[in-house]
Amino acid sequence: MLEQTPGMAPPMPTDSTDADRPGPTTPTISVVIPTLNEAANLPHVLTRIPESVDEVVLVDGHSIDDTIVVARTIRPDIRVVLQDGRGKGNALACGFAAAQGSIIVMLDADGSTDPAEIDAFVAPLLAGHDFVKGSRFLGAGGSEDITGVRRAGNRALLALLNVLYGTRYTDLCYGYNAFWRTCLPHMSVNCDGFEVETLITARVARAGLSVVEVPSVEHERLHGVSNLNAVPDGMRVLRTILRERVRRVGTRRRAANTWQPTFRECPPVNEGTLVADRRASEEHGGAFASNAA
Ligand SMILES: Nc1nc2c(ncn2[C@@H]2O[C@H](COP(=O)(O)OP(=O)(O)OP(=O)(O)O)[C@@H](O)[C@H]2O)c(=O)[nH]1
Ligand SMILES: [Mg+2]
Repeated sequence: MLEQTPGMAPPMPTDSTDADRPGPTTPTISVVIPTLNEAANLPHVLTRIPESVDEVVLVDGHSIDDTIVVARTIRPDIRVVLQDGRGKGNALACGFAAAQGSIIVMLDADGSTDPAEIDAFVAPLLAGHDFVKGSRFLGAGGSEDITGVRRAGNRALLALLNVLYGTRYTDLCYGYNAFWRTCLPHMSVNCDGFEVETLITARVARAGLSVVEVPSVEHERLHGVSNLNAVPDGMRVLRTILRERVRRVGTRRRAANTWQPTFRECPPVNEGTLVADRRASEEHGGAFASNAA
């Protein structure tokens, strides 16, 4: 683990920490998983979630495959949320708003982030840190997925962020993080796309939260194709780094009042809804295709 130097901005008021947290022995853990056509990968991902997790929130981006049916078949207690906008950033915002745990873990549905690492992400939170950031370039971490171009881009953008924010992070564009829900007003996720991890990293740094990195191994996407476009998404990351550095950091109370994303939740599963899901899937070429925006 590597303790990070907080960002240069003065720390936010600390009323977001201890008072809102349950005792160290009773945290509830929510996992938020954004999905866009990940039916083939979910059997691997959902069955690797450890028993310590209390709630799984799947945020679907109007998949046209059987993502929702597969998820509910494997894990009938899963909460299915339909994002109200577009992109991974919007999906995470909806998922964070829906999650009820005192600890929230975000990971991907393509098999690249291993849910078996969740307990290693949660441990530093229980030890007193606010935010735990997965890193592929720390200690035993690694990546089987990242290309040379993306590695170079990630390194350059990371270097810029570290200089501008006074941090010493070792990774930037990685989708595996865990945090106390009290971090949410500081994060105020309000972006659409793949710049979301950068937005979160920049905001928790500027808020002066206690951020720690843990090594994580990124695996290859199991099935399907990536939704990421290196150059345009890299530009969004760059703009986010620059914009967030000059953004005025408000109070937690003001942030909490302005960050109130909406989300739509599918009713809990029962035999009827599973049958209806399957029928919708057959009729529309994919589960909930009729919900597409
Ligand atoms: N709900 C929702 N999920 C999305 C959207 N775009 C991507 N995702 C999910 O976000 C996660 C990461 O997306 P990927 O396409 O794997 O992108 P990436 O991991 O950044 O890029 P790769 O390293 O190439 O895999 C996956 O679980 C996707 O299904 C979206 O618009 N809406
Ligand atoms: Mg991926």
